Amino acid sequence: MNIQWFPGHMAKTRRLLAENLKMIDVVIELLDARIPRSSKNPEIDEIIKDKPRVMAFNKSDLADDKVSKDWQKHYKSIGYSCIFIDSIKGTGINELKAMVNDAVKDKIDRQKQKGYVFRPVRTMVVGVPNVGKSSFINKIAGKASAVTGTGQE
Ligand SMILES: Nc1nc2c(ncn2[C@@H]2O[C@H](COP(=O)(O)OP(=O)(O)OP(=O)(O)O)[C@@H](O)[C@H]2O)c(=O)[nH]1
Ligand SMILES: [Mg+2]
Repeated sequence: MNIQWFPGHMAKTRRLLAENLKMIDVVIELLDARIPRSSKNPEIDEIIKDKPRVMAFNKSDLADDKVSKDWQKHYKSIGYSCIFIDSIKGTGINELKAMVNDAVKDKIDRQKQKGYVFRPVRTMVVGVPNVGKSSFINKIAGKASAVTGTGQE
C-alpha cells in the first residue's frame, strides 16, 4: 500500500506561495515570540530563498522580555531583521512598517531611476496556524480585513 503522508493542503499552500512570490517585494514571516524557533516552518526558507524578509515575533506580550531580547540579539547576529510585536495592542507595528520600507528601499530607488512611478509595497504574510496572521493583517491594515481565531479552536 502506498501511503501519501504529505497532506494535499500543504502541497497546495507551497505551490501558491511559490507562485505568488513573484509579485511580492518583502515577506513578513510571523513567528510566535514565546517559541521563536519551533514556530518556524523550515520550508519557508527554501521557498522564499533570497527574497527580502522581515521576521516578526508576534504575541510578544505573552513572552518573557529578557528571553525575547536574547532571541532578537541572536537573529540579528546571523543577519535577519527582526522585531517583537503585539498584533492586538499594535506594539511594534510602526517599527515593522519602517523595516519593511527599509528592506525595499534599494529596489524602489532603482525602479524610480528607471522612470517607474510610485507603487505600493507588496508584502506576503506567512506563518504557522494560529500564530496571529489575521490579527496582524487587521492591525497593519487599520481595519478588519481577515477573520481571526476566537481562541476556542
Ligand atoms: N496575546 C496576544 N494574542 C494574539 C496576538 N495576535 C493574535 N493573538 C490571538 O491569537 C489567536 C489566533 O490569532 P489569528 O489572528 O486568528 O491567527 P492566524 O495565524 O490567522 O490563525 P489561522 O488563520 O487559523 O492560521 C487569536 O485568539 C488572537 O486573538 C498577540 O500579539 N498577542
Ligand atoms: Mg487567519
